[in-house]
Amino acid sequence: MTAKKALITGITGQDGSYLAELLLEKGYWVHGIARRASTFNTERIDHLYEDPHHPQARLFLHYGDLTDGSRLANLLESIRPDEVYHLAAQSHVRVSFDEPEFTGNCTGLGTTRLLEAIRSVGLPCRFYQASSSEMFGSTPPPQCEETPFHPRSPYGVAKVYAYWATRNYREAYGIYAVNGILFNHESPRRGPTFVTRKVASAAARIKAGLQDLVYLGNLEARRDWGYAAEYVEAMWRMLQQEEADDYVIATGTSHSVRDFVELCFEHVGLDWRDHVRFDERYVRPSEVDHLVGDAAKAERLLGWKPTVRTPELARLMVDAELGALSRPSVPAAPTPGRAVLAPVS
Ligand code: NAP
Ligand code: G4F
Repeated sequence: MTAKKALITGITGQDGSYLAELLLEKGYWVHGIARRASTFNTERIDHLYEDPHHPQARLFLHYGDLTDGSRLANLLESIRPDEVYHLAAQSHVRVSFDEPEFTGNCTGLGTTRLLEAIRSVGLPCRFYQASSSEMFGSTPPPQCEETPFHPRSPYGVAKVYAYWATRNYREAYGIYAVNGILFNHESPRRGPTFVTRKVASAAARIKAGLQDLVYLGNLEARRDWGYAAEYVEAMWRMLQQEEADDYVIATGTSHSVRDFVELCFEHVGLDWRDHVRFDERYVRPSEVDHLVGDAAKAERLLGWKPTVRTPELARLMVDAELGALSRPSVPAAPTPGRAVLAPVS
């Protein structure tokens, strides 16, 4: 049987990197869309590098941006993937209050651009939309597929738009398009300004004597934090079903930001109260207070179940930070011979 071809938007992000690993392990040809930047942004996938001239190469990068619809259509036409995993987004909730228009354009309209490209090219591919528990916003937990949305940020609003665009293309045009409604998932590859990575990194650096304090916002918010490496398996399973449908992916447990801070500092033998200070710049104009997902449908129909819970996640993230601090630092500019992925363009 010929190997399947997947296209991943957001391949340079946390989830994109884990998904690319998973699909390569499964024997897929993997194509990824990356933004052109003046610095390299492929750090999370450099270890997957294969020289594209090599006959065995199965990972290919292409320049593209979610705000450029004609480029997306041209890429779909030339790659002709069997499966499209749409993970790219302006994904930071606090930033979305500062850049609401860009967030709407990228995180919301970006999905429509891709779906419309699939429709107009006439590709019989399957489509995964990275929907979010942020869509539930202020609706009380537990949240499942039937829970009404009440988003609390421009990011949440954009994701609700993209969720309905995905359902609409499924109903209107019969496209196999699914929403994975994923609750917070973290890892050592998490962006450094999300609270889990920020706290894990601070705990390790404070332990190593490299800093003394970390400034945070609201410690009372509660989140259902799972492990990203496990969540990408659920994305893949959603595209292997007979019928397209929407699924919540979560651990079913919740902890406060304060709990997470305590778990990280305890792990390095420190009292967090000595090192955490409040800074209101990290407080959001409207907050999501409490998220806990009910992933019973995913367990029943996809056979997916998480194994890593928040306390273990906190420990593994702090250990990764400590490990990184004890290794010699990677030079900022690539040295000759270091594999750095270059998009084909
Ligand atoms: P992430 O680490 O922030 O990665 C986002 C990716 O999108 C990066 O590859 C980024 O490229 C790319 N991107 C941003 N703007 C773009 C644009 N205009 N054009 C093309 N690419 C662009 O996010 P993540 O945590 O992996 O999350 C993946 C997806 O799941 C996102 O859609 C997020 O909103 C959603 N989600 C995440 C969670 C979670 O807890 N992680 C939960 C629910 C839903 P650069 O590397 O160049 O910045
Ligand atoms: O880590 P966060 O920025 O993640 P948030 O807002 O829950 O969003 C993440 O999860 C969503 C899924 O529900 C994704 F869709 C989204 O793309 C993203 O991946 O903040 C978590 C909580 C918030 O309540 C925030 O107010 O931590 C609180 N917090 C307190 N101090 C902080 C800080 N958040 C950040 N980023 N930085 C702080 O200093």
